[in-house]
Amino acid sequence: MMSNSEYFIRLEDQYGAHNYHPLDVVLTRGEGVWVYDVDGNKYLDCLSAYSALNQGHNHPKIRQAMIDQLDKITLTSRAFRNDQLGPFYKKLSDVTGYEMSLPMNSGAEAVETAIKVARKWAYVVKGVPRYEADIIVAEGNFHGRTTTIISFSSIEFYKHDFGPFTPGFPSVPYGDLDAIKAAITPNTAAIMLEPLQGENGVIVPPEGYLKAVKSLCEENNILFIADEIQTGLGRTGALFASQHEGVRPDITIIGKALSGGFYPISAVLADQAILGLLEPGEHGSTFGGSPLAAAVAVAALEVIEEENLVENARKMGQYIMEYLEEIPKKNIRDIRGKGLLIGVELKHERGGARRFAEALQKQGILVKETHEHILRLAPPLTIDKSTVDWMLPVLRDVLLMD
Ligand code: IF1
Repeated sequence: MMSNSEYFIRLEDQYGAHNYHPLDVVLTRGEGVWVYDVDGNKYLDCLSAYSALNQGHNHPKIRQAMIDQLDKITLTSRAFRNDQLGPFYKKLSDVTGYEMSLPMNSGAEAVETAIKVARKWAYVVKGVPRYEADIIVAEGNFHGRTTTIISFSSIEFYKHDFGPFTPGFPSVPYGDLDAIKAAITPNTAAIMLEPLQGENGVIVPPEGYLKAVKSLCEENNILFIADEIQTGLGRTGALFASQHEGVRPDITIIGKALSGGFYPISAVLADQAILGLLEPGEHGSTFGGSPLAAAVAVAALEVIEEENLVENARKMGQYIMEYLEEIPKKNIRDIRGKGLLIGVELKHERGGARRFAEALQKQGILVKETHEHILRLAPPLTIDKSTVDWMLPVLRDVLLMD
């Protein structure tokens, strides 16, 4: 007899492109921090769809906001106005402190948008000769999958079959201030960084790095762009990870949790002096800023505030970290992270993180390995202490396996 899971896995394998290698768990329902598979098993979701589910699965408030909006109107296109977009702009501004925003859908689109805006700023405001603007990026970056974005990936596998590439993105080692200084030229438009590199294995930069980069930017008339698509909206125990160093980037990019997992919603945040440069027709999106997206995003932001998710992420993150530090280092090489974005790097001779992810799956915890040897722990920010207290001993046992 085939299990229910096997049936669905076969369909995916036969009819879908094989651009993923998921764990063999077929989910059918989610609520809060819990998900359920088609064979009736229950799991704690410690991935949260790569931080899109900071508010937990199917959050009732966001769900209701979406249903209410579905009863009215879902999409107008930006050729017409709608009564949800204005309030969404205002909410984003009130919550984040930026004067303006530009809504898109996927994270990668918002990154592309920020690149376009920064280049325009370089030509129109800074006076860089046309088509010579550079944006400095960091090695090990992950900003998405479009052809321009993979052009400056340092991961060969993400790009090797997909060139030719977009020029204009000098790359420097992450966390190395001198390397940035050496890369700056009169044509540098911006420096774009993740304040903490997620995909690269939860890499926390050296203390003071972001602050120093921001100062460098100010001294050289360069924009600082923070990609907070994964780290933003509470994940690291601050609304934005840049705030751990008191930094306010010129442009902040958000996505993922901006919808709480209901709908792809991203946005570029900046002040008038930068976002105000765009003129009608220069940029756009059919779905970006739809009334459905706007209604969902407002509710998703309200949940982050009303449920004190930023503070809970900080507290639970610290609690988990302290527990993990005490586990004997049989398999563990390093533990790092901020808030509820925690990376456990396993000793490289221990056979890779995947078998630990599979062992955790059997014990009712879903995690995903990143690169070969790193487990990323990132439960919804709604996780409570009693759930954490259930999770930690299970995690401990698996981290001590042979
Ligand atoms: C995949 C990783 C996470 C991101 C940052 C932009 C984007 C992402 C900092 C693009 C997206 C995702 C996409 C997903 C896996 C995932 C991921 F493992 F690849 F690195 F989260 F950790 N900037 N991250 O993390 O956003 O266009 O996807 O909405 O590509 O498989 P998107």
